[in-house]
Amino acid sequence: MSDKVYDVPAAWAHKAYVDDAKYKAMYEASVKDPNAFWAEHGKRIDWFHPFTKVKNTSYDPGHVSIKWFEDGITNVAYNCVDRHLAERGDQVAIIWEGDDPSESKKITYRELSAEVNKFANVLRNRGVEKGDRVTIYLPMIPEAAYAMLACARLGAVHSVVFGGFSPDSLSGRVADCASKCIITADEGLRGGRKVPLKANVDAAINLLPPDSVDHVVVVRRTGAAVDMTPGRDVYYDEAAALVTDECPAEHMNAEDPLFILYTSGSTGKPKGVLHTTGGYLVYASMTHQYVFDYHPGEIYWCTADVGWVTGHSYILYGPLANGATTLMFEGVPNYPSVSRFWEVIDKHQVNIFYTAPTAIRSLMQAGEEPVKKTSRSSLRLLGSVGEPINPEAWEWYHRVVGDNRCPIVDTWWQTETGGILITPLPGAIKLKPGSATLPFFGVVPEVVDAEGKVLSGACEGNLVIADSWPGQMRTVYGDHERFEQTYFSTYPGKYFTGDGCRRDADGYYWITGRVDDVINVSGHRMGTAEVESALVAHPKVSEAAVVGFPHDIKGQGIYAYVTLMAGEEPTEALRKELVAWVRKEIGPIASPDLIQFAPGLPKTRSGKIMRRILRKIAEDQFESLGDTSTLADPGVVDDLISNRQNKR
Ligand code: 6R9
Repeated sequence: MSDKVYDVPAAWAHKAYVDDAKYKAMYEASVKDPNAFWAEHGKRIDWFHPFTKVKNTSYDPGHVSIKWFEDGITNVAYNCVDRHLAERGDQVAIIWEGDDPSESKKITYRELSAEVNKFANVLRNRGVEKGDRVTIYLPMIPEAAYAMLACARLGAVHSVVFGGFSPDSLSGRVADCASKCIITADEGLRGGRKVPLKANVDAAINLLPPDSVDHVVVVRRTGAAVDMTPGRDVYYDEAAALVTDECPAEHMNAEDPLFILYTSGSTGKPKGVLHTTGGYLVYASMTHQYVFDYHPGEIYWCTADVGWVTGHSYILYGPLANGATTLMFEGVPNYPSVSRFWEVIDKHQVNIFYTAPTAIRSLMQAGEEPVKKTSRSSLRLLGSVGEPINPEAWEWYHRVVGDNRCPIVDTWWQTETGGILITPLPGAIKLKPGSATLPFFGVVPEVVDAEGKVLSGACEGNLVIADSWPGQMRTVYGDHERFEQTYFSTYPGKYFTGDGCRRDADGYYWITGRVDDVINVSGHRMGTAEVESALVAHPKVSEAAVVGFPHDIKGQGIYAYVTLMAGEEPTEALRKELVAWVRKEIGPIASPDLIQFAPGLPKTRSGKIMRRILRKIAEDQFESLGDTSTLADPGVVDDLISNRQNKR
């Protein structure tokens, strides 16, 4: 923890939408009378029929129900595109920067409108209607934005699956929401390497019952020859040549679903987090404007992938609803060189830059020179998201990247929250490196102890949110009971975030990381149970337990304890085979960093694996294993300690 405080720069306090006094007044108003507050701010988007009801939410056990603006009628694509045409049709909506620095493209709002309408017509011609689910498995190309907005325009529910997921993971997600239509590309391109997206889609469909998927729309990215199944597969450009660029925006109820996004939890398969239309867009656009202090004409860049929630809310929906210019980057931070981010900032004169701590830490390793050789004079604000940012990385980001000039907004939120919940507002809130600081308007964080007692003042415990905000997820797709169970049963009457947190004497929140069996690898959420089930699916593995361990770059790495079937030899070759196996089963982001072959795992007499002990061993904290007296066989612990794997 750092005790440094960075004051709000004077220029910021004057120019920003919100200064200290205004933050306090607005926050106060937002929690005192949420109905009045959100009735006013709900008007920031256009409604075909205005809402008359604002907040209708209950966290009551057994009756959790969340509705905002429930009788309003609108359309998200209309708000992100059409409503800007009169005033800023010729303004750039999306700057696309390709993987190869020689490739980039600017798309105006007018062009975006034509593209989205065409894409919507292509989907409509394939029978996609309001309420249908469409899976999008695309690289970071403009068509990803067109496809998402096209779904929103038709009222279809998109489920974007990150291009790094395996055919297995993809098929599970297609099956869970019964998507009849998949949108993909021939291949993706990242860091100069090709990703066989269409081949992955074919493999995913082969894992499903016959006739599960009716249509595959293939965008040509690299031009590679791919297998096309007649009657099912179509090239996007060929289909688009046959349609007009006019397609009416469906009238959607505020509570109609907008998208599903699968995310990992502590147990079971990934959950389909469901977000709806009105509240989500109001919240995404409002946070985008205030947190990034976005002013018209500015160039804004969020480096996330649209496969994650950050890409949904802060590359696409928030910025476009605000009529912003948003940059979409296909590549990676270190290709062709570790100066890439900073070169892109200079090339497109980026004003606001939003990235993840893992990227900062890895670029930090390359030293200051690759940063310092670029100008970055256009920058005025920096942001961080995805995991706790350690103070060293924060200071480096501030000093080296931002030349001590740019405030950093450390934004804490989740797939489930739809938008940012705890964050500084740059003109209002003093910064402390490593703290996400204070709640956004309408957000009521509380810190509770293990029994659910609400702690006051400076304290440490688990982070819950006491009341609803418009961007909150509405349910787990197809499983409302799991929604209640996962988020509202640990501390009845409150939304449990799964994060631990400290609050200091100034009321600042310091997120300490997950307190459940979710690990955060390079800002990607991973359920330890998912990796375990991939491992035990291997014929030579009898049992597996997976925990996180501190990793300099990734934040957390994946540490797997594996017990082999009787008679199997624990060889180096098998270790490699298991890593490759998990990559194939889930995707590269789930590759174990360390695998320890363990003849036995520490279990209670009732057979429960004691993960607490495994975590301590992975963290090298042999002295603080805690009580091991309940172990069925305390001897296994010594073996585990003496064979602890180290980073190579
Ligand atoms: C937006 C996003 C959510 C989990 C969350 C927490 C961690 C995200 C953070 C942060 C500390 C921040 N997290 N932002 N921890 N400070 N600024 O990342 O969503 O992928 O669902 O992950 O990420 O642990 O619970 P998601």
